[in-house]
Amino acid sequence: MIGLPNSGKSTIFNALTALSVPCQSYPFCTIEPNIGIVPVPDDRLTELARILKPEKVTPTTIEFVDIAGLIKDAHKGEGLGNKFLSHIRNVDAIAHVVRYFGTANVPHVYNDVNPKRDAEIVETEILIADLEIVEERLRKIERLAKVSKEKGETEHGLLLKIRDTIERGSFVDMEQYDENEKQLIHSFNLIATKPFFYIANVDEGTLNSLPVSAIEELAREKGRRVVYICGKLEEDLSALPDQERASYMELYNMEKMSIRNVIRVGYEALDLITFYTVVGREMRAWTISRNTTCVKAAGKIHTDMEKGFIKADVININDFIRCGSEHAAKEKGLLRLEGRDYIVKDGDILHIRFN
Ligand SMILES: Nc1nc2c(ncn2[C@@H]2O[C@H](COP(=O)(O)OP(=O)(O)O)[C@@H](O)[C@H]2O)c(=O)[nH]1
Ligand SMILES: [Mg+2]
Repeated sequence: MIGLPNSGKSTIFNALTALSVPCQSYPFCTIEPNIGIVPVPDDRLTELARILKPEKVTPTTIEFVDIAGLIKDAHKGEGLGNKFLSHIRNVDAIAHVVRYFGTANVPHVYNDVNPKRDAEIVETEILIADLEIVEERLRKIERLAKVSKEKGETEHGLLLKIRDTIERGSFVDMEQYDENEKQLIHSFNLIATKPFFYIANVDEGTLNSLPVSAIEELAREKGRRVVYICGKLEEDLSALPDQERASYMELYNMEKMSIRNVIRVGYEALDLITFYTVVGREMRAWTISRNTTCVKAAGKIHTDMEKGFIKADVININDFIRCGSEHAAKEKGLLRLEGRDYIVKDGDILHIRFN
């Protein structure tokens, strides 16, 4: 999570980590990023648990990092500068927290509330920092090219294309590149190639009077999603049980703005899918990238399963829930036997047979 100082990052982080699962403790120092591991809400898993009544249910998790504020000229070392930029390079996706709440109690670094301007300040810093990396790399390749012409030709072409994109003020649309190009681009370690979405942090009770157009326009232009939440309210309510929290949210007319949306959209931004296992009395959700083969998914569970992989029994969780039992799903022919190269689909329940 990135954003200007006082945009509410730590508040939202606290609300998220109130849902967190135990992990090794990280220093709560203002310069080092704070990290929290949060279970991904999963209605399908809950539903399956209702049917199977296992002893243990393990959801999949997502790790959030609260990165301290970026300000204008961070790339020149302003504020805490480059240190933060380097933290951002280590994440898989970026949630940009943009301030919508007023200045009654909390000053704004640039005095007034202006989501579009704020978003552009932060994103410009990222682009300038990336541009420096691209240019450094170009210089290096051009030096090498004097020795061997072919060397780095592909990379050179890609860098020029990316430089052009960044100079136009845009992030890089990775979808326009093929797999080999993507791999090479990932090695540049740029921020502007990461999945990106906005968290609009609004005042409690202002849902109906939001100046939504401010960020919607920017998000539409750049093809990004926006999640609206009230960080303060979420933090205040985070200690309450789910049911109670839900009724408060309703009271504030904010039931659609649950912090859970942040987790869900974050998970979706990462382009991950979930598969499930039911082993003995334990049910578990696992995360893999889209287009992962069955044998690789097995390896995610245990290396022995990958090495000794034979076949997998597969039922999609929606079919299972609809039929109400494995037996019923089987009778309808919804249980399939798949081989190692089968591409695992979101929601597959896998039973791996291995040697
Ligand atoms: N009214 C209101 N205040 C908020 C909201 N979110 C954060 N704040 C307050 O803004 C101040 C700065 O928040 P913080 O999370 O520390 O911002 P950060 O610098 O981005 O980490 C704190 O006093 C918060 O209580 C919100 O949604 N509404
Ligand atoms: Mg903070």
